[in-house]
Amino acid sequence: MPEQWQAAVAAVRTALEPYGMTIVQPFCLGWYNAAVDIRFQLDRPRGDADGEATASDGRDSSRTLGILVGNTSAMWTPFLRFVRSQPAGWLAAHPDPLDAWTQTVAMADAATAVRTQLHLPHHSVAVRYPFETGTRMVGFQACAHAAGLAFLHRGCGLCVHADFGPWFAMRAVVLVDIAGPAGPPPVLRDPVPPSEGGRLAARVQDLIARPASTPYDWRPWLQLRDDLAAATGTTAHRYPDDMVEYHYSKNRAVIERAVAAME
Ligand code: B12
Repeated sequence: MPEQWQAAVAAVRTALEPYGMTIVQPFCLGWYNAAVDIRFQLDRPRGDADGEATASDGRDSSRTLGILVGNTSAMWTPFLRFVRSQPAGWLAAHPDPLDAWTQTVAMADAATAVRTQLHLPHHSVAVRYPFETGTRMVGFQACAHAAGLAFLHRGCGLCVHADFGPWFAMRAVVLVDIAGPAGPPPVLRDPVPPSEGGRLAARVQDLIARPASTPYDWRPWLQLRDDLAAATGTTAHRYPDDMVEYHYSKNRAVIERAVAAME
């Protein structure tokens, strides 16, 4: 008989599989909270007067379940299919179409799946996103590291996954008001060979020190990620070219072009 937290993880995994959000990593909030400044710490969800999930009531939340959701290149085609299925003007109406799809479609499904399959009240499940700021900001890289998903390579400023290398991103954290996995936080090994890691970190410092160009030139940052993938033997997981270009440029014309080129 799976534990309750395992059932929650399974519900999220099944709900998100059609969206190509195939990275689903459970953790206890305490593991993450121990790694970040108090401003970014997470609490168990609870309901406010409207039944909306809000910050905690102050009860200890260190064992509360968090589920970190991420994507690999597998997300791009389901996303493009969604955009193609939308009425004309949808793309133009959404400044960040990927975030909109993630929030209102994929994660809405995932949260509903957890609530219904575990018979939890609405306010027991809340979702946080990498694009949120202020009091809702979550340090997703610290989260990925603390959850045991991917090593945070501080020199490169990227988390590196054992299988996917740097070719993955975070989409959300689901907070569920039940107990998470027992035991201590996982310990990760740095997958980047030390000599390569040092060289790449020096390049990051060099890029940061360069005067900003107009328009912003993201290609040196992409080269860095490619080289980090080469150093970890994970180049096979590179995003498709359109996906790379959209992520770095946030240019919606790239999505339009990719949708038009679909079979
Ligand atoms: C702001 C931001 C940027 C800024 C960075 C400016 C700056 N230096 O502040 C800009 C616009 C330049 C940028 C660029 C990119 N970004 Co960015 N960015 C973010 C964002 C929104 C916030 C980052 C932040 O301010 N973190 C600060 C603190 C609060 O969080 P933190 O990073 O976890 O920091 C904590 C940890 O570092 C911890 N810590 C420090 N050391 C250690 C060590 C250990 C062992 C542990 C456990 C913790 C720890 O302490 C910190 C404070 O609590 C995050 C999303 C998010 N909400 O996390 C994405 C994010 C970091 N970006 C991401 C990506 C992919 C990129 C790009 C590659 C472009 C892109 N969007 O595809 C580029 C290039 C970066 C590169 N190095 O090559 C991904 C990283 C994925 C990964 N594999 O690591 C994130 C997580 C977004 C996502 N949806 O997945 N980004």
